[in-house]
Amino acid sequence: MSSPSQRTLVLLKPDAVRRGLVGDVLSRFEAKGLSLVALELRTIDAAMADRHYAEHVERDFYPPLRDFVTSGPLLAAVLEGDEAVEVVRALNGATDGRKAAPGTIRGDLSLSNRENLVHGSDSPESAEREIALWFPTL
Ligand code: IDP
Repeated sequence: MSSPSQRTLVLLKPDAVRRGLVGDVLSRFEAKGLSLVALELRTIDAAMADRHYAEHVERDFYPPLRDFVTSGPLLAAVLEGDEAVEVVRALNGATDGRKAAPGTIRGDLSLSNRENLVHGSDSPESAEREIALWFPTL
């Protein structure tokens, strides 16, 4: 019996674009079996960053995070598949690239707590909110 498919919002952050890692990172999601539903290269302003990271805007780490995510183009994507939210977060690895397990995107490719290459929605509810924010026509 097949499980109902789930969607999640993924960002390949500006460091992934700058470092030429878009192909590597996207291929990991594709190889896992997730399907691309939407994909857009985009440079966002501070207001969009604030909306995306609404739960973090008051945190100490947020101002440099906002500078980082608005620093150049990023790739926004919607991925679909069985338990896509959890599967993407497992592939992404722990937030801090220095501590993320080898084999994960961050564990293999990032040495930073901030410039950690990828974002994945943290719950089905967040995915719904974030997909509506980034891809309102979906
Ligand atoms: P997540 O992306 O693994 O879900 P969150 O805690 O939601 O992690 O944090 C959002 C983003 O904020 C992280 O991906 C990272 O870029 C940045 N961030 C989180 N904690 C720190 C920190 O302590 N220092 C610097 N940047 C941080």
